[in-house]
Amino acid sequence: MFRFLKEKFFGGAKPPAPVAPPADDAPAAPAAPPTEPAPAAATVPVAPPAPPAAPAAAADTVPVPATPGASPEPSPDASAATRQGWLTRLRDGLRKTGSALTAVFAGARIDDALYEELETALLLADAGTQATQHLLSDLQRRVKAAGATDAAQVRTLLADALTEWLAPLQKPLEVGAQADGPTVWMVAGVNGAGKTTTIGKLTWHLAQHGATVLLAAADTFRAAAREQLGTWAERNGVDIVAQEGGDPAAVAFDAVSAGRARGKDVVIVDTAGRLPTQLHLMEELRKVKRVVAKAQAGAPHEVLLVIDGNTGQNALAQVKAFDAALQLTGLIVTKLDGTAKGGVLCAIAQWAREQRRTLPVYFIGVGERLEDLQPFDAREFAQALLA
Ligand SMILES: Nc1nc2c(ncn2[C@@H]2O[C@H](COP(=O)(O)OP(=O)(O)OP(=O)(O)O)[C@@H](O)[C@H]2O)c(=O)[nH]1
Ligand SMILES: [Mg+2]
Repeated sequence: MFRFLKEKFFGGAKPPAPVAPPADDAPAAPAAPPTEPAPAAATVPVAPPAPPAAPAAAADTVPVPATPGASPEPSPDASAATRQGWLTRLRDGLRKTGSALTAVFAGARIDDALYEELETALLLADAGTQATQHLLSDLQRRVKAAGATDAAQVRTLLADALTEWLAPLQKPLEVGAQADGPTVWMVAGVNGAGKTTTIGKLTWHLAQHGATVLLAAADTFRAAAREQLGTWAERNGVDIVAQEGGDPAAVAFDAVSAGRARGKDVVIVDTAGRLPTQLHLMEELRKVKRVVAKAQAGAPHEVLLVIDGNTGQNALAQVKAFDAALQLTGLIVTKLDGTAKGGVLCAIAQWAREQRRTLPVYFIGVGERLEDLQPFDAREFAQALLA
């Protein structure tokens, strides 16, 4: 199910551990010392098994494996049931966006009024004017080609058009493609977008598949942020590198170095929320990225922007601004539950087309539970939206 892991990492031979894993408190051995100051951060290894208590921040219904790394692949039945559960949650989560679209088809005839209502519904869902125009003309072409005569058929054809439009955003997030050292992900976004909880959920997915993870608490702005990530680390039985106050870039450097030294598969760097207009804070993010590259050549392998689906078209402004500063490699869209603006994915697809580039939406979130964050699949999304 977790295609982002299976293909590269679990499908073939695991790359060799880069450095012999020392004891948890052994100093890291970076390949090249940073030229920017990087004071030592305190490492907080958390030994498995995971504690029984879950953090209050995100109640879940899925047990954390007692020994991360040793959890078996789910049986086909269990995994089909899990998948079905996800599709139901996706449909429920997208209801606010989808209901305005599906309402258009209730008993309607295929006429100009239908297309006009669809146009309004897509615009209200924040799909953006260009994507809306494209989708409507593509739909009209499909309706003609299929000789569709009732609204239910049009709805199915709209799902096809949406799937094709969103398909370029679908791409598995890979782990273990590096010959040397861990896969490093850096996570950024505006305040409250869902960065830290998303990291917690990704860590859970990774641990479920036996990958070893180290978290970097590079949100040094608030003590609570460090504690929040610490709770996720504890819950998943993974190590965390944190520091009281201080320089986020230093924490990130130490974390990547520790990840290399301990032979971890993945290092995920959490950062403090910030607005793109806070130029000094954007510069701080750029520094984190630069310093990570000094700890490990080629890192970070992914620079992920977490966006809150509720922000609609404003999310697109965030994508542009963070991309200009950090050269994003992918997106994670959270909180698609409880928003009527889930059409923003269509606007993001339009922007990526204009830029002639790929900017995948690796994951989408439709709730606060662990399993509410799943890889983005264009067809699933389109069908759930119009279900
Ligand atoms: N409903 C819903 N809530 C979510 C989702 N993802 C995250 N949240 C909630 O959003 C809130 C903020 O999440 P955080 O992970 O703390 O956000 P953050 O981006 O790290 O915030 P800062 O570090 O303060 O910038 C939490 O209450 C999460 O549980 C989602 O997909 N759906
Ligand atoms: Mg946070």
